[in-house]
Amino acid sequence: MKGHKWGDEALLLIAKELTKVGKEHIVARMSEDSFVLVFYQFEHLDEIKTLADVSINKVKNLMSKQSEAYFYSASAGVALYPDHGLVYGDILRHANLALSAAKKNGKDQVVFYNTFMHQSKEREYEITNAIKPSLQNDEFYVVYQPILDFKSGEIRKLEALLRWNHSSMGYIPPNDFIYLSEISGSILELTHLLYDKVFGQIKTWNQMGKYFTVDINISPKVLMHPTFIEDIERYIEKHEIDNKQIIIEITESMALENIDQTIIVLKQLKDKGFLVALDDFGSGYSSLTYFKHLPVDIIKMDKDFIAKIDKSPSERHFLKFVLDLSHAMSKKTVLEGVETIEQVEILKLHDVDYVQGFYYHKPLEVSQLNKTIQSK
Ligand code: G
Ligand code: MN
Repeated sequence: MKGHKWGDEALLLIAKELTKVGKEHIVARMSEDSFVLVFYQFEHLDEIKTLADVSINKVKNLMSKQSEAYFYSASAGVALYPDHGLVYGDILRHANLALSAAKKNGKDQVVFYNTFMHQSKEREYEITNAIKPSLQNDEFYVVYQPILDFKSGEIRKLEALLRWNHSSMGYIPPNDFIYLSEISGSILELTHLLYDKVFGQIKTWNQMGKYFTVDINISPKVLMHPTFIEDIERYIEKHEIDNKQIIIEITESMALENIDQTIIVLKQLKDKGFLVALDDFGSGYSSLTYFKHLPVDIIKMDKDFIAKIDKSPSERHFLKFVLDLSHAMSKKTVLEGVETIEQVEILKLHDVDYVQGFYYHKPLEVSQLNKTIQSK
């Protein structure tokens, strides 16, 4: 690490470089490592783009001269008067949104503000703020997707999936609200709501003589929470169900964040009789390290992988490899996202344990699911 003094000197040098970019402009430092440049006169947008490119290149060149061993990136967000705002505050806020977009896109670039950016940020705020009131108003509900025993076709397992129908915004997909609930912290309350609804439903099914094991998706924020196990057990006791009926699904990317701590929590879960599944395996940077070290009972192969299974022989080799390895290590497999008869035909050539996907059943509300299982 370089010290504070070095950092201060570097910032001074950057400021000096930035004053050389245009002829008549203002340079101000906004926060730690961000600067605002105000340009007054230009005829074409190209000129501004060039000035912004020159600025970030000057900063990068300067930093690499200061020290060869460090990696630097510089990004810029641009907002224009009067198109993107009439007052300084609006223009600055919009330039900042554009800057976040530049950083999100992979850094080292110039991004101009556009209203879509604004709308997507506004929607994020709207969704984040709506989660708590919707928890109060009971606007979240759970659907259950059957997981079938591949050979017998029986439905023994279900995946519980949280859904949200907001009173004024309408249906909001989980992909749009789960990550926001993780950022804002309400994921914990959402997960407790899920426990309450799912475990209560399992109890009802138990009383009907229908014994299911149910998968629930757990976010890393929740898994790493100090009272995670206590909390889940409290809901189990409330609804008088068996720990063995619950399968905790975690994803690889989350194990990747903190593998040692993840292993500790998973072992505690298993000691208490819960089952654990590794979700979305085969997507992203699947690693045999997780396969070997994570104490999981079930491997769920990702739907993007199944989507290619009837198109490429290498995917089929990979399928065989994962099935063989799983079985050799006494793990079961679930193939997710099965959508077509062609995929099913290929699966028949392999030693598949469980399947899940639109070909068999979409996620169902309880009443529909009850009809489905009654007719079996
Ligand atoms: O990441 P995870 O495996 O938990 O994702 C579950 C999601 O996948 C659910 O929202 C469910 O609606 C969706 N899903 C389930 N079966 C299929 C399928 O056959 N095809 C596609 N595209 N999505 C599916
Ligand atoms: Mn899942």
